[in-house]
Amino acid sequence: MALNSSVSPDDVRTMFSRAMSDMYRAEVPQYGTLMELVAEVNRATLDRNSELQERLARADELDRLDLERHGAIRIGTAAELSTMRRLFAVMGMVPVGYYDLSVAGVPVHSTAFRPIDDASLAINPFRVFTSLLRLELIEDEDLRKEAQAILDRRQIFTPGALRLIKKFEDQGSLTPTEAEEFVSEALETFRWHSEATVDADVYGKLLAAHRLIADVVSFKGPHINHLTPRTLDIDAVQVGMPERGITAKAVIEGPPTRSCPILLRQTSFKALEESVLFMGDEHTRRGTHTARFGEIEQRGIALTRKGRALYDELLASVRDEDGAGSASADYPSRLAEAFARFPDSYEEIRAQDLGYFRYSLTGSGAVADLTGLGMDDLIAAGHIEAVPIVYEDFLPVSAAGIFQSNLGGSEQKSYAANANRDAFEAALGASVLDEFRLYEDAQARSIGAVEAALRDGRK
Ligand code: OOG
Ligand code: NI
Repeated sequence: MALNSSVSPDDVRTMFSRAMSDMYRAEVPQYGTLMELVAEVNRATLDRNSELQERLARADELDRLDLERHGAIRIGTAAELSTMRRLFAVMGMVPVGYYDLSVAGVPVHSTAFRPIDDASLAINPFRVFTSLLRLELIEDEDLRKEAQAILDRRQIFTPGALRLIKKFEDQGSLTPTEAEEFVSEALETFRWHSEATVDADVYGKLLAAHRLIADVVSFKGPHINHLTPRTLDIDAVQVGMPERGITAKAVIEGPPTRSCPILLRQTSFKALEESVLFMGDEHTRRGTHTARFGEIEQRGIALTRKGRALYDELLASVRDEDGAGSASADYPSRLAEAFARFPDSYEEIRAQDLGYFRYSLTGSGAVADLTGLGMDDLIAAGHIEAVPIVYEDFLPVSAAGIFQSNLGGSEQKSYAANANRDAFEAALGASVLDEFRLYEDAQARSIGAVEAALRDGRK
């Protein structure tokens, strides 16, 4: 290998997501069990559904399936968030979307770092849901100042990681040796530390303000709190979890079971109670903390703004009925009933402009004389195919449900709705990309390529 050769950000991302998965498997054994269950369910689903197998292969999604996972972290300060943005850039991941979770009683706002190019997504779509703590939502002024001071004292990145981020920014890439070093240095930031940086008393006060505040402020860094594999049949995984001794969340977040999956469905297993050592003397040092959990997701077609508005409306109609959110016993049946209004065939989703598709010429399209036919005719005649574009992002209501199920169940705080995207972007040091634009562009690029190929064919 030449000394000055460089590693692409896509490869650094794959190296990193593998290293992260190995680390989490060693730290949280149930994650390993879940990975095995998901691999089995995916294999069985593909075996009995050859149409799905073909569709995923055509959409370039089959190869990435085993690699596919997302993680989540919670960050304490603006400076940490902006350095995190630079760290993810080394792996070709940029901030997409703004999620305000304060409405759901969680004092954070968030974005997702992920790749955005078609080719990079096909290689490995690894994403990290990244939340920034909103200390301004702590009411007690003394506690707020104390939390801020604790956070200001910590450095969550290793000197090696900082040096290599700078090097990447200066050189535009990393050499193979640098990339390996970067991955192991960057991983340190996401590692779990059982030794808290505060004493039991301060931890108790933070916990009383909000369990999430204690999680962010009391430790050396933003430990990865879950890593989520993608399954092709989340209902089967939900049934399989208890059979393997894993306690699953009661209901699956997101849309109901459908033949054409839309957006994202997610379920999780409860956070582990882990031993921690607080600062202070021997008598008060021992304690526990719950933060890390497991989650599984099933991804479906990305919806247009129109499709998303319908999704939000139908979901809200079910959740608002009794204010019980997804907790009430008949929730799954009410959800299914409400979503009967959402078309469940790709033809209909396309016809009503509810979802995004990637268009390409089929073999017959490349040879036939297609002069004078419109897009819909060409699709109907089998010359062009429209493959659903997979949703690569997250859902705020689902994310809130996942947060809540891991906050000890009964915890319900309410904060006034106060989305503050400007403050988030100022902390991040960049704007977040609009996810709808990304899907629109991907669809438009595919249409452009088909039109160009047809023009060439006609010459
Ligand atoms: C993040 C929860 C949200 C998802 O998949 O929606 C999330 C967290 O608990 O930090 O990961
Ligand atoms: Ni998640």
